[in-house]
Amino acid sequence: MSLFDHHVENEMRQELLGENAFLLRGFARLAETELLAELARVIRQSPFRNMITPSGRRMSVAMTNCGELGWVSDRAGYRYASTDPQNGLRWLSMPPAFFQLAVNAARSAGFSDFMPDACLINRYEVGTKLSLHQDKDEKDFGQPIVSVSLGLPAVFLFGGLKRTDKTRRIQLLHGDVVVWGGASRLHYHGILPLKPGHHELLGDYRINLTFRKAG
Ligand code: MD3
Ligand code: FE
Repeated sequence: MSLFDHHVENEMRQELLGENAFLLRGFARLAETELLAELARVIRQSPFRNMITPSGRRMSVAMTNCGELGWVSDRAGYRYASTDPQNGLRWLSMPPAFFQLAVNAARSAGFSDFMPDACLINRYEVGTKLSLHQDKDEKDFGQPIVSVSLGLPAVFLFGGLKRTDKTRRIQLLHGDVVVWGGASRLHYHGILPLKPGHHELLGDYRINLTFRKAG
């Protein structure tokens, strides 16, 4: 048993979800303690909040960010901003443990020069959902997106390039990492309402870290 067996084992558990979408089961579990400690620092500076959509609805997912750029939404639209509109401060810089995890996951899926500058942090409670949408607020769709699931399990909906395309359901569990690149980058996706449950580290929540090269 070498120090690297864990990583090798994870690489072998890589599943192909579609063209250039890679599921790395449990890839984040080795780093979970550090990730949660850093998350606590991020939310001390920029607490979770329910943002308002351009149409005036309050999102059921609570969000915050770290990194050079953060995703925000209000009546004026969706965009990336270098400061938290709630406190006027810069988002906390991306913790090295976050950055390293995202870079390592991207590399193991074949994206060797991914340099994320934005980490959107989504918090789901029981009943929270994220409707089918595309991620189109970034500059370069050639860059992949890396997502890290922590806490309660969720059912992820993975569709096609059109909203009406048929969707697949994928169970995302604590520690799972998904790398979305190539064609899958612009596919519709969403999260079904979170089911009741309890996670030993995160209690009644699911947290998702989404790493992007936004600028
Ligand atoms: C597939 N977040 O923040 S992560 C989002 O679990 C978002 O919080 C979900 O969709 C969550 O925009 C899903 C998985 C994910 C993220 C981005 C994608 C899947 C994606 C972009 C393109 C295709
Ligand atoms: Fe998305």
